[in-house]
Amino acid sequence: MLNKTYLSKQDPLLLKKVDYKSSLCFIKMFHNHILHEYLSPVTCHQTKEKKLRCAIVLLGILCILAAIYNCDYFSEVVLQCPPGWRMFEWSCYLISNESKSWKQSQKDCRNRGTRLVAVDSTEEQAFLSGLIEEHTMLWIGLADSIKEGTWRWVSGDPLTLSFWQTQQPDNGGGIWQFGEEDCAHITTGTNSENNWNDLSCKTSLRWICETDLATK
Ligand SMILES: [Ca+2]
Ligand SMILES: [Ca+2]
Ligand SMILES: [Ca+2]
Repeated sequence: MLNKTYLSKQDPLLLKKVDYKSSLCFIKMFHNHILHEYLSPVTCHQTKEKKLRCAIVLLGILCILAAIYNCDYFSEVVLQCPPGWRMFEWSCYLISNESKSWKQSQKDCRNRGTRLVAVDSTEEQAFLSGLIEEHTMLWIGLADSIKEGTWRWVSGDPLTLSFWQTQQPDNGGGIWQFGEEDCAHITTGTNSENNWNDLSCKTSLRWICETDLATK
């Protein structure tokens, strides 16, 4: 990944000049060396075999030019998050300010062209757990509403890595006031190793949307 700090400290025009200068120098060296070593005193007007060698060398030069052009293109690509979103590794995250049911939270993320967050690694779990210092319950994109006990991410992927609190998920623990508990939340500001719980999907909580880093 690009070192954005490094780029930001450099004059982009200066960088371009240096790049082009070194590229041209390299092309000249390549051109002089190859033509001198392999074609001299042959010219491109001679035998079939020598014409073929000539064509291969020219093709090589074209390939190098294409590679240099592409490198220059990619050096200008900057990955970034939408304004107001937090970046971690290859994703961007938005914590809602308001509270809604799990379904309404999912709808909000979809309306933004994103999804409720899926926790894919221990590192991502630790990052999310520290997003808010205080104990705050936030919906994540995990539910067992299709089949009780079978937890799936909103993408449809099965749950393979989990961070449930002790004795959770309990589907309400049989206490009727809690009802069926088919949606999962994370609790920030707590031990990131076990801070998920299942709750009734109708509960109003804040939520986290996730989207991939986008190119500028
Ligand atoms: Ca994720
Ligand atoms: Ca359940
Ligand atoms: Ca529970």
